[in-house]
Parts: sequence; structure tokens; C-alpha cells
Amino acid sequence: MSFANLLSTTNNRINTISINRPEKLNALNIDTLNELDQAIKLAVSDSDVRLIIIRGVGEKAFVAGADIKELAHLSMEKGFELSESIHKIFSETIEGCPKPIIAAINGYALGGGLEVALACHIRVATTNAKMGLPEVSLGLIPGYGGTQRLTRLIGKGRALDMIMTGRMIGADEALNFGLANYKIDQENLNSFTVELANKILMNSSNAIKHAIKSVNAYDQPGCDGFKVEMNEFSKCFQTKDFVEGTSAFLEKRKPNFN
Ligand code: DAK
Repeated sequence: MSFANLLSTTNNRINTISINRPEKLNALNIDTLNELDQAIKLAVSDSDVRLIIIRGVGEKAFVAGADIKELAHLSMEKGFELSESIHKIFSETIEGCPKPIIAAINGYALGGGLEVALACHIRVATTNAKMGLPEVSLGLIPGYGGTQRLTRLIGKGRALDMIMTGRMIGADEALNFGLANYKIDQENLNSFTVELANKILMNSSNAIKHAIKSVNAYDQPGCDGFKVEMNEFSKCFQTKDFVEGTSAFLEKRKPNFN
């Protein structure tokens, strides 16, 4: 399937979704967000895909935020309606994706762009990456889950500092905060991300699916994460991956989960 604002390609079990509006620094309009939702859902239903990488086209930006031109005329009612429907994409399609999603942050990740990266499972930032939630400079606050996901990831003090100042942080500070998992030179971003993906793909995709669900339960209101873990843990038994993983160990060979 082709998209107007995205490129989606699959190679060796890795689906790469590239946000493709480089002339607007990959700013997210509603059409692009809906396409992102569709592209991830397609990747989830494709048995050839085991992992997804989200990146931005060009060397300047992952995503420089929501498309400000589109935002400028929103009413309070429309703002709430959009926030609600797009929250679903961020929580269910991205964060709740049963296949791992890596954000490859190749430059600016601002506002809604950082919120996409925050919903992903792992973040790799290039040395020139600049991350921030500058919404207050527009008279707004983050509206795609940023106030919650940033706070959970880096703590309340740091999140409030970033949100109230609207300042951009670089890869070193992001790494130090735990916002980025890895820092890498821009020219090595693709090879590093694919290497990281392949390391994950050595493991059981089935087990990873249960791990994502369990970890996501950690900060869900009203949800007992330990109970979720017990359930997801027990579902791993009697799967062919569990048989293969334990047999491989006992036979002193590497497991083959394909
Ligand atoms: N939206 C629209 N266009 C953008 C854009 C954006 N966010 N960011 C950049 N562009 C466009 C620029 O307008 C310019 O287009 P032309 O003028 O050439 O047509 C082109 O991309 C190149 O940008 P610059 O010329 O500005 O490039 P520079 O290198 O000089 O500067 C910059 C790079 C990233 C510092 C600068 O472009 C910038 O400050 N961009 C805006 C960053 C920003 O404030 N982002 C928005 C954050 S607020 C909602 C939920 C969530 C949100 C909103 C609503 N609801 C539920 C309703 C989220 C809001 C946000 O993301």
C-alpha cells in the first residue's frame, strides 16, 4: 500500500516507516497521523514483519511537531475531539503495538514529534538530535500524551522543566535523562538501528509481545501490573518458542525462533 505522507518498506523482517514531508520538517498533519496509524496496523498484520522502525525523511528532522498551520484555527471542542482520537493512535497503535517499535530520531523531535518517539518502545537519537516539547510557546500544552509519557520516563521535575521552558535538549542530555536509549552519529543511524533490531529479532517475538504488554501495564491507572505479568508469563509456556528456547539451551545451540 502506498501513502501520501509516508514511505513504508519491509526488509529482512524489519518494516521501516519514514515520515515523508521533509520540506515541512516532517510536521504531522492529521492525514499523516492517520497514515501512521494505518501503516503500523498493516505491519502488525503482516506476518513477514517482526519489528518496526519509525524515522523522518531527510537529515534535519524526525518530526518538528504537529503541523502548526493546521492547528491554528482549532476550537476547544475540535481540539478535545482530535486529542481523544489521536490519543488512541499513540496508546493503542504505537505504545500498545505487539511488535517492537524503535524511534530513530535523526534531528528535531519536537512537540507531537517527540510524543511519537515517547510512545515508541526504544529511542535512538543522533548526535545532532534536538528534543523538546515547546507547546507552551504556542499557548498550548502537549496534547498527544507528552505530559504523561515524558513524566513517567524522566520524572516530574525534569519533565516540568522541559515543558515549562519549552527548551530543546540534545542527545547527551536525553541519554542522561533516560529519554534516549542510545546516541549515535547520524551517518551510522540506519546501520546501528538495524543492528539493534536484529539483536531483538534473535529473541522470541512471541515472548517480546508478552513483555511489551506487561511493561505497558506498569503505569496504567487501575491496572495491577504484577497480575498482568503473571498472566502474560504463563501464556509463554507451551508455545513453540518456549520449547525451542529451552531445547536450544539444553542442547547447547542457538535457538531458532523463525
Ligand atoms: N508545523 C508546520 N510547519 C513547520 C513546522 C511545524 N511544526 N516546523 C517546521 N515547519 C516548516 C516551516 O514553516 C518551513 O516551511 P516554509 O516556510 O519553508 O514553507 C519549513 O518547515 C522549514 O522550517 P524552518 O525554515 O523553520 O527551519 P529552521 O531550520 O530555520 O528551524 C525549527 C527549524 C524546528 C527550529 C523551526 O522550524 C521550528 O521552530 N519549528 C516549529 C517547532 C514547533 O513549535 N513545533 C510544534 C510544537 S507544538 C493536538 C495535540 C498535539 C499537538 C497539537 C494539537 N490536538 C489534540 C489538537 C502538538 C503540538 C505541537 O507539536
